[in-house]
Amino acid sequence: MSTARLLMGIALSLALTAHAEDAQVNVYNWSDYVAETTLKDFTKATGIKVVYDVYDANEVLETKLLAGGSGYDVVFPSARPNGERLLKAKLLLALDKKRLPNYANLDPAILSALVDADPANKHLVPYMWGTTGIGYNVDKVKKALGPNAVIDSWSVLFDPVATAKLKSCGISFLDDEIEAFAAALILKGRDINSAAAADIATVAQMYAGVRPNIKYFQSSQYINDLANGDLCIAMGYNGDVLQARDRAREVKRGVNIRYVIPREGAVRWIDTAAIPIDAPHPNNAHQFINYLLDPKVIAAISNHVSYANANSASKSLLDPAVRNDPGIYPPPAVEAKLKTTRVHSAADKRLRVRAWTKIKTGR
Ligand code: N2P
Repeated sequence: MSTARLLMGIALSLALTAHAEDAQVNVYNWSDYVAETTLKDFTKATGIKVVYDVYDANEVLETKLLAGGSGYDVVFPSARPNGERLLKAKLLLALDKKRLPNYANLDPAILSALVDADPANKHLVPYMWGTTGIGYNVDKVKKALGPNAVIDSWSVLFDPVATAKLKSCGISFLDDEIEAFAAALILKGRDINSAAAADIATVAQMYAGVRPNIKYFQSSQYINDLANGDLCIAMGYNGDVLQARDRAREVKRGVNIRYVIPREGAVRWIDTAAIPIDAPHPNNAHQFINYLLDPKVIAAISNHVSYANANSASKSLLDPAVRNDPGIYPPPAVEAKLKTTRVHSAADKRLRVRAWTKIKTGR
């Protein structure tokens, strides 16, 4: 972003804070990431209308914010690498914590885990956190791999023989270079953030071996496809897989979905709420974020989306089924195996993205 555009953004937000804002907030969030009545209830409580758009990949959000003038007031980047990169590019507004009285409800441990990405927690408000693992259809996987098959390792997704057997009932992967590299490199016991030529070559080779057996690379469709029995196994975000499980249970067609954190380990990510530097309604943005920090509001969201939130005060309000689900709050031994992604240099990022594009097209 040029200095001129930055100054323009600042001038614009100053001009806007001087005037009263329209009673509107433009929110850009991950799909399937709020409860059914969250937005309606916010409007009821504040009189502020919510214009709500969704995405299913950090890159989509980042591209829009880098271009400038997105029109969004509240966005939800994963802290690392996306939130960190956005704030380094000066694309996020420093929060006015005086306008976030509910901020005190946040878990201090999560806040301190974020300070390396966001010094003094100035820009990123932790929202939900979770893991990236494997979702599968218990009966279909047994049918394909045999009654004694155990799904507890990334190896099933990278085994040409197993994936050939699973192909007809459907295998999907996230369309996310960071996650895709992490899964392969965790299985190999290597650094998930590596951009070394040898590691990139290994990852490419691992995908080449199973590429013909993969139905699609996409990051949200697998929820419904798992729930409807149209997919056998998916690399996915824990809460999304658990939403698939819940949707399947509701329609009672005998589809039984399970989520597993592979024994080799998995990525743990923290998604955050942030305000773009050129947000047209920064005051309303603060109100919206403060609303999400209300223990009752965020507990209702966690109960609906099956993701752990960052709000200590909401713990006692969670459904016991959510609080006690090891796929949502992993036990310490599993937690110890979770890994953190980090920001790459532009050159390393380019190498990985180029490899990932080739992997997906199978060329
Ligand atoms: C919500 C997926 C968010 C998890 N559907 C990825 N950070």
